[in-house]
This record gives sequence, C-alpha cells and structure tokens, in this order.
Amino acid sequence: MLLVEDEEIVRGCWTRALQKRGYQVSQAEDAQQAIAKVAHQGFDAIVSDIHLPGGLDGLSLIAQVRLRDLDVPIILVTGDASLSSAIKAVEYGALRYLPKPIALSKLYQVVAEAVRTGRMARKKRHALMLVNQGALSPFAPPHDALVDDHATLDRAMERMWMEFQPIISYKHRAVYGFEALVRTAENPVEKPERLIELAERCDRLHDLGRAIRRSVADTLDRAPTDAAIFVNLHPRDLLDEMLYRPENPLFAHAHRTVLEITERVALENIPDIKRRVDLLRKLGYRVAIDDLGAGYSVLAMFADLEPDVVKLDMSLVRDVDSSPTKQKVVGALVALTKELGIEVISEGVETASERDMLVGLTCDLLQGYLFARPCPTFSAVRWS
Ligand code: G
Ligand code: MN
Repeated sequence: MLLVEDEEIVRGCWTRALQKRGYQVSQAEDAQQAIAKVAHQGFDAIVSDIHLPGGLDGLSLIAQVRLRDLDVPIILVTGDASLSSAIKAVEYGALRYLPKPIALSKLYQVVAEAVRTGRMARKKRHALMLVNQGALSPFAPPHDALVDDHATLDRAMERMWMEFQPIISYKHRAVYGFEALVRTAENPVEKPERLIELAERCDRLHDLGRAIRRSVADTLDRAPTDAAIFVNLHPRDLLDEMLYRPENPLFAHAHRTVLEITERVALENIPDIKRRVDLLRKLGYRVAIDDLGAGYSVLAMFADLEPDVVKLDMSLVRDVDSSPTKQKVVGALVALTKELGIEVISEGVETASERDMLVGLTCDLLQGYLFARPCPTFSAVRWS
C-alpha cells in the first residue's frame, strides 16, 4: 500500500491501522515523494489525499501514476468534497472518492476491495497479453475466481476462529504444546481443506495465512500459556514476506512457535525454500515437517530442510498396533529422527493400543482424539 497524506496524525493513524490488518504500508507526504516511490516499486493500492502541499494535488498524482501503472487502484480522500473534484477523480481513473472523516471500518473495506480489484485487473491484462501473443485461446475457461468466491472467503474469514489440540509427552504426563487448527462456520468451506482451496482459487492465501497468525497471537494474549504453539503453514506462505517481518503477529512468540510445513504438497515450486526456512530459524521459530509419510519425499525433506520436529502422518499411526509393517516404518523413522536430533510426534492417536505401541517404539510425543479433541481453549488432557 502507498499512503499519501500530509497530515502527520492521520497518516500515522491509518498506517498503524492498516499494518495491524497485515498490509505493508509505504508513506508519502506529498505527490513528489509518492511519484518517486511509484517509480521504484509496484503497489497493490494507493490511498491519497486530494489536497497535498507542494503544487501537485491528488488528481495530478493520478495522472503521473497512470503513466507508469495502468492498473493500480487509487482511492482519493478529501476534507471538502465537491462535485467538480469528484467528477475529475472519476475521469482520471480513481477507484473511489471518499469524503473525510473516514471510519476505520470503511477504510479496511475500501482498501481490501481495491487490492482485489487491482489484482484482478493485472490478471486480465496479463491474460489479454497472452491471448494477443497467441499463447492462450480466448475461449479457455476463466481461471479467475468468481466474485462470489471472494465474498464467500470474506465471510469465511469473518466467521473464523482457531481451535487448539494438545500435544503431550506421555512419559511425563505433561502438555508439550498445542497445535492451532483453523475453523470457520461458513458454508460450504467448514472443512479447513475447502477453506484453503478457496483462498488458493481467489489468490488470497496470504490474506488467510496472516489472519490465522493474527488470530493465534490474539488467543495467546487472551489466554497465556507457556506451551509451544504449532501453527500450520501453507507452503506458499513461505513466499509471504510478511512472515519474516516483526509485524508478523507471532514474532513475539517465535521462541516457542513451531511452524508446520506439510509433506503432502510438492515443495519444488518454492524457490530457495532452504534459505527461507533457515531465515525463519534465525528469527527464533522452529520448523516441523507435517504429515510425514503421506507424501513422497520423506527422505529428501529431512535432508533439504533439516527440520527441528517431524510429525508422523496419522495414516502411519492408524492401526499401528496390528500392522507389523507400520511398526517397522514408524520404528525406523523414530530411530532416524533420534540420530539426527529431531523431535518426533505421532498424530491422530485414537486408541490406547496405538498409544502403547507408539510408546513402545520410543515415540513419546503424541497427539490425537484419545487425549483431547481440538477446542477453542487450551483444553485439559485425558490421560487414561
Ligand atoms: O494436516 P494436519 O496434520 O495439520 O491436520 C490435523 C487434522 O487432524 C486436524 O483437522 C485435526 O482436527 C485432525 N485430528 C486431530 N487428531 C485426530 C485424531 O486422533 N483422529 C483423526 N481422524 N483426526 C484427528
Ligand atoms: Mn499440522
């Protein structure tokens, strides 16, 4: 976001408000500064006052910006709205024209809409370019999410909460940590997999990931616990620069946050994944490989990512007590993790027999319905 506003108090207030919502905000005091910034960097949206000091107003700013970027949505705000300036704003290609004072809720809504509109416009322009180059048939099915999808995702994120499931040390009869799991009441995306698919389709995985991290941090503020907190990352979250910044709401909890990256999804498309994972570790986070055994790159992931923790997929845990093959696989993975100094957790433990077999195979850290279901608070554990 680029925010152009000469009133320092307004600028500071809006910047903080938008940063809290996960936006990266760049500030300019006048049109000259704004133009210099646009020349160096692309923005997802620009919010600008119409009246600016130094000879160039918000309308001239739009004209300058359009020379460089045809798509970035621009929202103009003004303390003295007039019909003629509103008409000009529209003529110059402003997306919205807002009279001050602006409620923060309105600002959030307008900025979110602008970012979506801008991304859609970029995609359309890109698609058009491909069509013109003959790379795409104009009759190919549209890849963009439907407007309805965006509305569903907005509602799903408004009706979203986190649940927490204990991870326990059986030997110590103690809670080792909690895994945070996202939940929403919005039909038809109640299942987390559906919610994530929807965010993928809308190209808004980063919005969802940021909202999840914010929500986990809020819960930690409300219900303090010293336990480790396990948070699932979509592999593409690794590409969100906000993940690595102090503005990440989990940053203050990094020392006890374990970021889980699933083995189910191919990680080949994440450039320099190793560097990114190392950076997270430098920031104090630990990194876990989730669902180990469900994908196809178990050993490669060990070698490439050098995780701090691995979580054995529940397909290995289910009926482990009656399957000699699963016992061998789990036994070998536990031995391997020990040798490499990696913690190992078995997920999805449902029966006492599974528990006893896993403990016998020297896997002490366990998670599953047998001990506790996920729930909105840091809940108690059934030990027997
Ligand atoms: O992919 P990941 O391992 O993060 O997903 C964990 C999912 O497994 C959560 O949706 C959680 O509700 C579910 N879960 C947790 N414990 C159990 C269990 O003991 N059995 C089953 N079937 N599911 C579980
Ligand atoms: Mn997980």
